[in-house]
Amino acid sequence: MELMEQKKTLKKQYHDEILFTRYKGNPIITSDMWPYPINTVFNPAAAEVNGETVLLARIEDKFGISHLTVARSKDGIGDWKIDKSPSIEPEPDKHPEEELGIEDPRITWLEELKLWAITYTAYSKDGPLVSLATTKDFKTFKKLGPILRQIDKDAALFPRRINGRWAIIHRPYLNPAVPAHMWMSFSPDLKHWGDFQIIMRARKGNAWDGAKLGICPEPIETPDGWLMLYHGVRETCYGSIYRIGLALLDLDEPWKVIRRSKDWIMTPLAPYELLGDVGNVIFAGGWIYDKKKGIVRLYYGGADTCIALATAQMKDILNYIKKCPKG
Ligand code: BMA
Repeated sequence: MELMEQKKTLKKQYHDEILFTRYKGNPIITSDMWPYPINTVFNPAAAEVNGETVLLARIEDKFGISHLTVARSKDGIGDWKIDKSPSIEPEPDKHPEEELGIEDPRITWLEELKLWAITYTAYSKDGPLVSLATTKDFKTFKKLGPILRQIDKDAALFPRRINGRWAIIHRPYLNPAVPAHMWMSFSPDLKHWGDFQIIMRARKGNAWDGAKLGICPEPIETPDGWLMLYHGVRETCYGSIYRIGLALLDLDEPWKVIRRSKDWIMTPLAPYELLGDVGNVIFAGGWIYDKKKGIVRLYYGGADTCIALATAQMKDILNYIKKCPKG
């Protein structure tokens, strides 16, 4: 059945569904679908490639090391064709920074270079770094190594240069005693990065995004500004809660946050978000904007254990964020 038809008949189940509606067949991908033995499949990045939805999923093996594997689907919902073996593996001999695994990719199409850029966490012995790989087809990949220094993760590139330079949003985590904010940096060549600056701060105290922030998928360019989905973390005596919020960045000066949602727009409520290896986690690394239908499909990890799908109308998202407080 078409996604829209399903949406029409779907009764709202969860009180957080002001914008995104969970697909009723969630989770769409689970570890038992995998062609080789794994522990969990979660936190995918997403891209639309030759009319197919490509997810680059994070797989955690039964030891605890992660790699990335491609799953393809015609409708972005089911009938996933999964690569028979890992698509991008840690290569500690060539890339010592990948010794403890590679995690949480984001994908950005770079029209100027006609390449997909994949930013991912290289988990080194001394903490996480942001690494970059490129691909034309999600069959072969070129690793370019770490682009930012330890300790940093949750990075996504903008799809085009801003004032002549590439731009990236990332999340250094320099001091665990201090909340982790979102930063932006710039590069002439995707290799040398500088002009680091904080663009959005974690809020204080018990706020849903009071402990850590991280960009979800790559920013989407809209006439109103760059649309950014981000996760906010609240630390509790019971562990962390990973929720999702929205922000709008200035089109020409994206380090300026024009609007920021005061409240979260998605919180773990479904069983597959509450229960798993790490409960209370929604971690979104991929979205696809279907311009013809005006729909955004959001792919996210549930409880570090499975992959789920939620959809929203782009016009509703923009109407919502434009009414949010100034950033
Ligand atoms: C973060 C990352 C994510 C994970 C989340 C919740 O630090 O490691 O991959 O989903 O924690 O465990």
